[in-house]
Amino acid sequence: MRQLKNKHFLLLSLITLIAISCASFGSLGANSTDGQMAEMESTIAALENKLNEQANDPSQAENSQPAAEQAVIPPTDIPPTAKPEMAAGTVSNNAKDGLAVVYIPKGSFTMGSNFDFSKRRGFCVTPQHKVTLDAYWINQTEVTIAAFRKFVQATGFITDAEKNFGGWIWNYCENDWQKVISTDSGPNWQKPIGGKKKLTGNEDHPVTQISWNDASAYCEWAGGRLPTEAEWERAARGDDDVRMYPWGNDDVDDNLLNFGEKSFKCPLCDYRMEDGYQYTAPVASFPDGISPFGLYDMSGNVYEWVQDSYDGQSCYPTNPVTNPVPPEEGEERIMRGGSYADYDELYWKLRVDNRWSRLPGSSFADVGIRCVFDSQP
Ligand SMILES: [Ca+2]
Ligand SMILES: [Ca+2]
Repeated sequence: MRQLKNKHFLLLSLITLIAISCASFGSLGANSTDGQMAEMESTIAALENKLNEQANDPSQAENSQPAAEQAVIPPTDIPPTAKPEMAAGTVSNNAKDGLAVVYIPKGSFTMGSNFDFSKRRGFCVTPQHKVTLDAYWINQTEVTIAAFRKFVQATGFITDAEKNFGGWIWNYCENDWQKVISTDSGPNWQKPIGGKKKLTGNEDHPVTQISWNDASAYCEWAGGRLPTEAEWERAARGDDDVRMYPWGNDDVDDNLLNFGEKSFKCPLCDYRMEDGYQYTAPVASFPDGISPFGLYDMSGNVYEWVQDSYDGQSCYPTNPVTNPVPPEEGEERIMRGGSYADYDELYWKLRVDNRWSRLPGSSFADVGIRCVFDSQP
């Protein structure tokens, strides 16, 4: 701005001087001398040179521009904005089967127990060890009968129980599981405890009478796979502590899960508690019992198959592991979380760190499916 004012001042001076010169020249007339004329011409020429110098000076020209008209040069040293990490527990929907899935980011948790509560039954759950897993998505609920029906309608799939004309149901007289084979009344996914008629109205209950083979086929159709044992346990336990149950360390209670209590009507059931369901409950019926990542029924309702086989004796490694590869050599496949048939002295089967297994072709009235996805389905 200062240079601009100087320029205007010089221009004004030149004009004024020319005017005075002209007036003086007129008044002097024939009396003016050649020397006076030459002096004035010299002064005018000097002013003109000064104006020309300023006009040809690029720094003067640039500085004289108004600030608002100056070019804005974009900064080049700012890194591109990083994509924000998706929050743990984010819920999405799998269009293939209509079931909700939950995001679990890459992270570490403590797997297993330091107390060998399950070894007396042939399962080693020790020692506690650190496991790091890549990110994955997992069904928020057990797979429902409605979702499994979509799979059957789309593929014509026939389950092992249907091929074998039956599966295992709870025998109240024997207080134990019993295999029932019958061409007309054998149990299968449409009539989980057998009988001649298919059940109706239970579309939001977890599908059961599902073998490991059936569960694997379903998850593949849905765009995923069965969870590894580590993925299942992390989804149930969370990353912050080594809790025994999805809700924490409080004992099982009838507002937290569907398990074996008064409704199950067994001789050893706790008749002081009543969750309201003799067999399966609609999925997500117990919001007070959700896991830290927001998953329903990780304890109770029905067992859930995982990928891993079990050889009947192996314990966990003592060192930290990353993305453990499920063993294949065991005869049976592991299932997790316990079911509506676990009562009183079997409460430990409802723990998130418990392991249990069955033959991969077997079908039970209290075993179902939960799938995992390596990317958002
Ligand atoms: Ca129950
Ligand atoms: Ca369950």
